[in-house]
Amino acid sequence: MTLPSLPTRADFPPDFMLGVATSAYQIEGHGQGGAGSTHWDTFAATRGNVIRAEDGARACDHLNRWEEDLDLIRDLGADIYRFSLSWARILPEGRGTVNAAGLDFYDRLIDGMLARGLRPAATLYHWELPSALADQGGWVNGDMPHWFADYTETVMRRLGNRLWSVAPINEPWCVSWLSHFEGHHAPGLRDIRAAARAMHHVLSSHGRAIEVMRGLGMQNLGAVCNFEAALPANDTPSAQAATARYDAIYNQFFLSGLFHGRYPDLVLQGLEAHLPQNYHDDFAHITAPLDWLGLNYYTCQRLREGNGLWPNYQSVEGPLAKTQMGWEIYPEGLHYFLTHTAKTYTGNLPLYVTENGMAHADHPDQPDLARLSYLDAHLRACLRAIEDGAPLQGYIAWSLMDNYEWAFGYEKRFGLVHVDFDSLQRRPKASYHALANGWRLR
Ligand code: IFM
Repeated sequence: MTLPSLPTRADFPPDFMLGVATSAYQIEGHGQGGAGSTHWDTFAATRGNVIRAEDGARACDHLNRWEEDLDLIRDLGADIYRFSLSWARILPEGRGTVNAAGLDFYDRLIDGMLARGLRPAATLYHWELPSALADQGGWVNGDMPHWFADYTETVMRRLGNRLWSVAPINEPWCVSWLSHFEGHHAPGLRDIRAAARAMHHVLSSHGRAIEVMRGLGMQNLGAVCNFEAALPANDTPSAQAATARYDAIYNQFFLSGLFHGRYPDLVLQGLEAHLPQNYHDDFAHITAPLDWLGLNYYTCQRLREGNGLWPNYQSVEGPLAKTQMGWEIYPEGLHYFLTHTAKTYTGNLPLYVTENGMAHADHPDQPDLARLSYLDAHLRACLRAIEDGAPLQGYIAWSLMDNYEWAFGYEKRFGLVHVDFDSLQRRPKASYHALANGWRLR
């Protein structure tokens, strides 16, 4: 069958880079190799948090199948592999004794990438907090930035010289707001004070990690934030005000902290009373200069006024076609964030799309045409953003392969490669082949 053609490497500027992403807990098989317990394990083991109480104990068994997986990435024609390191695999108690098998695994993995001509783009934290630290309050505890800095140093003394890029923390909004205010992710809190502290400590931890890595002489350090286009559900002033509050919490809080050294007034209205005392002092390291910013983008949200309690918004269903997650497909949002972020926060700093993709109820014998059309529309949004002056230097698709989609377990398939979760067989989908057709051209 002839596949619809996507924008190819030749459509982008000459040194534009393409890649795929995964994360440790979602693919490795956390039950193996001496990794310590994490707050995701206990969150998943608690009734009602995760579909069928599934966890990452086996996942895609990448721990044992990593060579096959790296071959798939090489054969796709990717330049970059964005992966994450599991804190609990390296330091099972979060601090103290290193699990040598864990560090050895990442050592081999990175060498495997380099041997295949792939640039290793590491993330230090993609959501699996060691339980021993969660027991002490995790991200709510003001000691987190020090624990995170120590973890960073342990990892980077061994691996730092072979990494192409590093981002400390994937998606600060998910780590803090989604997990401590909305309770949808581990640790499942719904507490405004915990959320405020987690939001600030995530940024403070980011800054401390950057300091450690600069101290080791490392370069190409960045941050990865997620964004959702905030659209008013109707044209009433109250819907517009609700949309502005949503946008400030989701899309502006973290960028404003990182690049402007302050938090937006619309967020401080609700959170200032709950932030740590003297939180301003931490902006000195939170604003440590970066070499790039990564944007993760999937969808939009329609907002109207909520029940009166801050932040006083609620989401309503929108009219556009939706993915398997129920997320509306809105590529205009990606163009908006790429151009707006450069204008408002980052200037000429290189930008990367560090995640973009869709979940679809794929059948391994049928082409995933919906994903092809999603990728096509979002790659074209990137091209338009470049034409409009955004300093976009790369696009990384989420995800290499079907994996553990957190509270949704194994049901939602984001992969370019199909994974049979019984046999663990990998089968590239039509989207993989279509991308490869345009990415292998060099
Ligand atoms: O699977 C997640 C990933 O871990 C972080 N960004 C969004 C993806 C899709 O929900």
